[in-house]
Amino acid sequence: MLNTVSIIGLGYIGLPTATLLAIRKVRVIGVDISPSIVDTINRGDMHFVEPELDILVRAAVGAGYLRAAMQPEPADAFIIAVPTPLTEGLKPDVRSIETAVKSIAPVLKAGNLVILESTSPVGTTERLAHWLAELRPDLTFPQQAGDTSDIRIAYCPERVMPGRVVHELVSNDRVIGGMTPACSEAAVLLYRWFVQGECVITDVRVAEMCKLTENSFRDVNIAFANELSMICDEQGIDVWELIRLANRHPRVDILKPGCGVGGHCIAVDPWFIVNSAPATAKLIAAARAVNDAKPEWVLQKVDDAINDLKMDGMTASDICIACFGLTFKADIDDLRESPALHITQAIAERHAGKVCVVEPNLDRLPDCIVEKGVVRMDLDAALDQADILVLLVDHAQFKSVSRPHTRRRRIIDTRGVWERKHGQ
Ligand code: SAJ
Repeated sequence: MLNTVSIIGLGYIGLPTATLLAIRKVRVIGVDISPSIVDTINRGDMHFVEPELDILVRAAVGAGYLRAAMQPEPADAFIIAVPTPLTEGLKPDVRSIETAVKSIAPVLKAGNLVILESTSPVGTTERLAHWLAELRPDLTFPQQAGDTSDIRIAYCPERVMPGRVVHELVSNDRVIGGMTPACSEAAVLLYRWFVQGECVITDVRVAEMCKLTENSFRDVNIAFANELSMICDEQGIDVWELIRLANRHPRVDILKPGCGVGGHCIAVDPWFIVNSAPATAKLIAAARAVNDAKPEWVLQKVDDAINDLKMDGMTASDICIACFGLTFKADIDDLRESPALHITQAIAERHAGKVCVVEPNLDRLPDCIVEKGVVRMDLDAALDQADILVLLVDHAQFKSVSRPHTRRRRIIDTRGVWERKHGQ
């Protein structure tokens, strides 16, 4: 029976999952270590932007099915959705998982299901089971008791796209890696409350690796596109035209080059694989290196443009540079690991003249660039006044304007938004 579910971690994944269960009338206790997140949710508000979710959070809290707390309480199932960042040495940091596991151990009871959703290095779910077994010797766990254990444990990765979370949580297929067949079945029953996609059962280690594989696949493919963009630049080839044509082949589907890879997933998860197989994961490591080097390549292009304008008689302090977009990808307000922010900050540090930013998705610019003298500008003013236009993020607002004129100024369009039409 599933009456109450506790979600540990009310972030980008935990809160939508909690909300979708709660609007289907499952009692949900969301647990977070941040008092302000707990207060915000208990007011029926949310602490980040995600389309459609705000209305659902308000409804779930208002109806009394979703409640946030700082400490775990007894429940029928626990879902752990806490961050797993990288350490300075590019190793997975699973301390938040360990803390979450230790926090639920005292309230666990026979019949409970524990699901790990956080992106994790292979073997983490087995470690989770060992931590729990050590803390609760009065209960049996799958590693000792198999399908007859008191506690069921599974790894079920989230795979939703920020900006489309509500839709994708419901419609995406779900990979369910139970420690035993009974664990998988229990997890499928939970996800069936809101998942309309298929719930596909596998073992725990395949499920863990599957999540890392999906994001590494994307990273490798973006690296291919980024590498192509740099090769094409050297050879005077329009990379956008090239990709469009190559993609007309029925078995070719090249992704889009950009100013680098950001966010908390694609730029992080491949390292989990590299870390576990450093001698073998050569391609995955190379892709990380290509993508991580792209911002520096863009900065070199900006330097080249400055030098070009100086050759035309301008002095550095007269040159106004406008950066279009700061977020880690289009049409969101998320700055995590954003290459666009990194590039803007570096331009501000290096450039003697004015640096401005057009960013329609943020209420205010982050302090790290404001304190470097970066100012905000609206789109029309920046298009009109800047001498160097650096398009970093393909926001819808930027796509809605035609390619700015280039007389006496330079355009560095890292996303192909203002690309020249063929023959121009
Ligand atoms: N990017 C490119 N070119 C592209 C696609 C993306 O440069 O063609 C860049 C983006 O601008 C951004 C970065 O890559 O800086 C990552 O963006 P993204 O849209 O590829 O991915 P995320 O991080 O928003 O979400 C990914 C998704 N994973 C896959 O598509 C395999 C999502 O489904 C996962 O749930 C999410 O990671 C996660 O939480 O792991």
